[in-house]
Amino acid sequence: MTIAKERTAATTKVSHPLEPLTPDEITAAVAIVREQKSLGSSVRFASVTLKEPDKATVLSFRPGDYISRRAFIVLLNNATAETFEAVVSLSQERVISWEYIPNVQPPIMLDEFVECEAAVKASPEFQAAIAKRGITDPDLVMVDPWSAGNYGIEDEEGVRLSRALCWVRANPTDHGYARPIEGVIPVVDLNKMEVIRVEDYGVVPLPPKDGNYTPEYVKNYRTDIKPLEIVQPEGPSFEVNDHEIRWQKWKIRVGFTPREGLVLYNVTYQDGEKERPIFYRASLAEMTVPYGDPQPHHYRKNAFDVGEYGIGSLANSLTLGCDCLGVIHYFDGFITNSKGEVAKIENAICLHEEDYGILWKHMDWRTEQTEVRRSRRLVISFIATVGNYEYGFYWYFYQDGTIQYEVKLTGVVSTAAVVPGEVPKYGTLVAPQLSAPIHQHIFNVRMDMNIDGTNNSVYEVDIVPAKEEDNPYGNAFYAQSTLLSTEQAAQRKIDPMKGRYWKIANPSKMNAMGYPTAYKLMPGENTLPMARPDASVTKRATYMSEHLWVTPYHPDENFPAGDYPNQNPGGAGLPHWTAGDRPVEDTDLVVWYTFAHSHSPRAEDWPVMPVATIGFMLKPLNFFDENPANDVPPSPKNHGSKHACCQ
Ligand SMILES: [Cu+2]
Repeated sequence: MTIAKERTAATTKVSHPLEPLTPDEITAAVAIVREQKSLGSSVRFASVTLKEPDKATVLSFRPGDYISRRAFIVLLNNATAETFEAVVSLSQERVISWEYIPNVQPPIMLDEFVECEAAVKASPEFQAAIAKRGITDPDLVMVDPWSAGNYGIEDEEGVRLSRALCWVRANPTDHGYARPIEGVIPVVDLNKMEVIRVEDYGVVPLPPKDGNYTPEYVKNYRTDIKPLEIVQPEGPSFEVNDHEIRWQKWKIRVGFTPREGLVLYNVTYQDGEKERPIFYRASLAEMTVPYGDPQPHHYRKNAFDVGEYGIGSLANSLTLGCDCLGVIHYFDGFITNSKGEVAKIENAICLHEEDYGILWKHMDWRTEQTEVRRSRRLVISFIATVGNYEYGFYWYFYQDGTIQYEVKLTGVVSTAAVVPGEVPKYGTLVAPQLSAPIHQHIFNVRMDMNIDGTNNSVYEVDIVPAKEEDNPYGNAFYAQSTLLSTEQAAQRKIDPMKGRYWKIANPSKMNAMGYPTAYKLMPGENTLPMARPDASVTKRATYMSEHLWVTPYHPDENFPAGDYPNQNPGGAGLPHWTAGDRPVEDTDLVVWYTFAHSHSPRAEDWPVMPVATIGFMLKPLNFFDENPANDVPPSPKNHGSKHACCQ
């Protein structure tokens, strides 16, 4: 394709300024930067995404308005080890900004995964290390290019590194994670794509037992499961227009980036005549998985799956009938490979509806009139595979105005081999001589709030007993609300004993009773990082240390561990921005919520782990004047099957 043709294609109209870049726009942006910056073959495209227009432009947009389209591109020159950020105007067909970003490493790209594995297998030093362990066929070896972190080691400074972890399959369809090649760490310079050293901490025998779970290995499936079908004879209740979804009273726009995966924009709820905003933008902004084993070949294991790998670029193509049930709308995700060629992730985002038990019920026991409503929720999700682990990320929207975020953790636990007879302190034996090390999964969701307008305030609410003088009978307790007026005052932790939640309110808008309209952020399972404050991973992911952070909106503050966490020495992102302790009262603000799952593995997590869930809720809090789901109609009687009873 010639550049002229590509440019013609790039003028394709989109319906909204937040529509993700189309494949034609991605192709055109890559061609424009290649040509105007004379880029050679040593330059990799780490990401090509929509440069989102100013918030004011988006919020004032009306259909038919002119839309200026820009692409934001991160590039890595392997030859010079330099990183650049470019902004390309697709409308003007030119590079409008080109910036060298010193001392950073873009995320490890999918092409690098493949090339790194090949480089390790070709290394004579690595072949010698595995031969010592009786492994003769490198084709059966699996090399996972783990990030290297930053431990202040001089000869690692400025080198684009992976410290790979390796396993070996017994045959090409065998579950390789059953057999870690313990103690062997090939260290790879990803710019030169060569092994710079192979660390060897001593031979540990391969664990003896297979861990296979696929149909060719599992015999005797249980036979007592009857069909259960989800039928939507009139189709789904949602409508989709490009990337905008309308479902009952909700309106939600979705986007997709290689770094964050699913992004939500402009979430609103129709309340009578008014379309009331709740979010401007929300996404998984970072996650960190620190491991707890201090052995020399394990202590550097921690993964920032958003900033170091790009969780969106690892999204699965979802398959009807397995990942989601019912009438489904899929959105494709368009990313690039490192050559800048468009890579399509077909069916990356799943949209569907689910029955969710009862929404509300009451029986008037005198008249025996019973009213019950079925709850239905809208589910928007994607699932990513990061090496051994799977993460499903789900946003749920309910009829009563509730929003829920849930992460489903599944896949395969990371494994290590131990010598026969050893019972590991920092892991659990999940098979003979096979340990699953203890670790945490720590997530941070960035929510650019827009409760009834851009200017919001955040309050901490604790349920507390009244003071002695106000409490003559000892029974008095109430909801105590405290304004979090600056960034440092707003660095908070959960307190389940006080039923603590955080209220995000619009101080200028009242409901019928005179309360400021608000949503409450309700923590679910949560804990704190186990790593010490001076540990490398804590410095690099300081966002982990607080559950709540609030910052004034700034278009360049998007990632809590900084824009480039890969090999970053620390201090970037939230700790850096909030050092100035800016005011966050009655202003355009961003709420960052951190939630952590400590995973001490179980035998039942092997060979593939049943789903564990963690997340949080956002519930309307005096946002409405009454239950907004009062108008959900009764379900038709006896629908579905002759045994069904819906009233
Ligand atoms: Cu885990």
